[in-house]
Amino acid sequence: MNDKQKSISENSKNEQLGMFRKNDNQNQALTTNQGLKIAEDEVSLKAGERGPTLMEDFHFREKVTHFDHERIPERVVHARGSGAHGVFEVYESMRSYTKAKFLQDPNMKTPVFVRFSTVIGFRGSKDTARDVRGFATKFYTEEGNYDLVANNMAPFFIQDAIKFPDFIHANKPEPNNEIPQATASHDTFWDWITQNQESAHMVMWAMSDRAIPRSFRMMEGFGVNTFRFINEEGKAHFVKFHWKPLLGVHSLLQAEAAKIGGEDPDFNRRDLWDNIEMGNYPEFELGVQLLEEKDEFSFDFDILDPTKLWPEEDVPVRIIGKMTLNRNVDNFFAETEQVAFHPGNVVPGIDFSNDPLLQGRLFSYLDTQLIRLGGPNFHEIPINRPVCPFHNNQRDGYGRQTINVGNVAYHRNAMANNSPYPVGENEGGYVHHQEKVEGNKIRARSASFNDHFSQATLFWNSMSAPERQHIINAFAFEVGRVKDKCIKQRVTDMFANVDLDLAKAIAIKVGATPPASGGSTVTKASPALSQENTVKTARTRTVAVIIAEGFDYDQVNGVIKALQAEGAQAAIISDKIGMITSSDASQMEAVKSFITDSSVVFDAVYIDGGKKADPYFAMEACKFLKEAFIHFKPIAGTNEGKQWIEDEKIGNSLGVFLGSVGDNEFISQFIKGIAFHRFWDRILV
Ligand code: HDE
Repeated sequence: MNDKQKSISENSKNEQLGMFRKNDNQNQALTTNQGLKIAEDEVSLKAGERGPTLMEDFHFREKVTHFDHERIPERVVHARGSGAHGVFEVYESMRSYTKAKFLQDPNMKTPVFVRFSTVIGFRGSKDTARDVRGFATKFYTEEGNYDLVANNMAPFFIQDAIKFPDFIHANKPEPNNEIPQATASHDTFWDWITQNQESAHMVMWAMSDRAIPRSFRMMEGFGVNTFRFINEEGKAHFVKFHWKPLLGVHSLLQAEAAKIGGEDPDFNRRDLWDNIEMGNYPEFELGVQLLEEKDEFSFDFDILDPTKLWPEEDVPVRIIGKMTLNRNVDNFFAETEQVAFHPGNVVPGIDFSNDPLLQGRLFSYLDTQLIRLGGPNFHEIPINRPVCPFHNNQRDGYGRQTINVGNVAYHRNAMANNSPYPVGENEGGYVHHQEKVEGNKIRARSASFNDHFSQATLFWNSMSAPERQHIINAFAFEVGRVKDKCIKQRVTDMFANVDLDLAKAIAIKVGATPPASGGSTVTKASPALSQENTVKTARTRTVAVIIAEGFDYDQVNGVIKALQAEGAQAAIISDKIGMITSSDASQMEAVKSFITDSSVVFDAVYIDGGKKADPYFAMEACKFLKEAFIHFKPIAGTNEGKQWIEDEKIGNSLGVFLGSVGDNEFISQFIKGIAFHRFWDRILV
């Protein structure tokens, strides 16, 4: 690759989007879409001041007609999402495994666009729903767009794409009354689950902390399906893709997620946006699990079964590159809403496997864009355009932008020297891997897909005690809201195949009969699955700093500076928004109040208090800190704040840090506590 080619890749997408970006309203006269200057925009043309509006009012008609047609169908799944631009760099050449050009040269920067999403909720639903998260990445490579359309969970619910509409119908709001929104806590979902026991493994993930991420920046991504890498020599390896967040994998508590859903339904979206604006660019490393083709049958599960993961301890994840998200969108609709992903968007060096879920997906994504984006020309929408040139004989259709010139629109032709012409593999032509396949035409599934429970147990075995308790709490909530007692019993009986104690705990919580027998013989665990073993850091964590009139300026300022030095973010809270005056007449601005925000949207709380705090302030501050306390978060106090913490009799608890004036040691202990995140061993009083 020469330098010119490199620079094309580096900035090409931004430049291309720049050509379409329109911000020329400043100091401009208002016009119609035809460019006609408009003299009046607030009063329609009428026959007399109190008379009817006239058909002749073309400006009124154009304005309202455009408005009437502003909406496009939301995605049938993954309707609610948030997008960001960024860049991908490979750490080392992957030449021996794949010929994909964007995976060869560590000096090359490939532009990317990522869209994170929830799956089941409608476009306006809350971010913190218990749900799978989508994690779709479009790499704008010089060989065409490559889409890695991933989720934040490693397995999937079903083994064959033909079941997807049934599964989604059961999970979406029930069709008679469109209730409930963005949740699996209803009869049809659990009815379907118990009739489709291949879902057991994924249900365990969906009931785990992974389903309520603290941040999109703190989620893993999994390609789920098995793909192939193909190198220059045509040699294939099976590959599973992973994204690993540099901030580690972290979650909310169920109670927090429920409360945040009401207080700030845009919690994850806002967190992503704000952090990119602040320059805290989210970073994810790309990992691959690689398997030689000869090892296809070396496992006690089928490597083509999408309800299974490849345990990282058996097939290590090799970290091969890093993605940095460094720019927010300019326009949500134009970019995040109109971006169209498709697992079939591949480049030479990346190929498919016979995973039956993947094969179905290869049909569905292109198909869905045709209705959602209104025809076959959605590749011309700026966010979807490849950065490399594209040439073919496709023509016309709704919304066609390109003006193809000339009279030849067919292959083969002599009139245009047979252009555009197919090129061979050596010139970058995509040639499908020549896998030998044979078989009878048959609607059947391989017996190697039949074990539905071993990996569900593997997941359960890998969880820490708090993580297990959270899974039980999740079942208690989700199945507890099911009305039909038979369904509750069937859920209990189904999960007895995963673990008997789990099933008994579910039964007690949801009013079913605990199963007497069942359980699993699987003892294996995969430590990589537990979030307890993830990266822990105070970086980008949010800390509520509570002050009242008469607070200790030097003390509070010292804590804030120390937090900032570790990359944590402090937000000052009081009983009102505005300037708060300290005991030495200095001032700090409270940007939030007890009314606008509660402790659930913060990772930690520090209370200094204030000499002039009245009993009402003390009561609100204690409510705030007690909520953080029962959510196992780090808490720190000085001055009156320290006194209030002691009055609440939690001063000696784990993860509670009390400081005296001039004592800096407690600040560093508090910051270590923030990096630790949750003190699960805290005794709740
Ligand atoms: Fe999707 N999926 N999916 N899916 N999926 C869609 O495509 C589908 C599956 C995933 O931010 C749709 O453009 C089928 C697995 C993400 O725009 C649709 C099957 C994984 C997104 C579709 C699956 C995903 C989608 C809806 C089973 C993880 C959001 C809108 C066979 C690897 C992309 C659209 C975005 C979106 C079909 C299963 C991830 C209908 C048929 C497994 C992240 O085409």
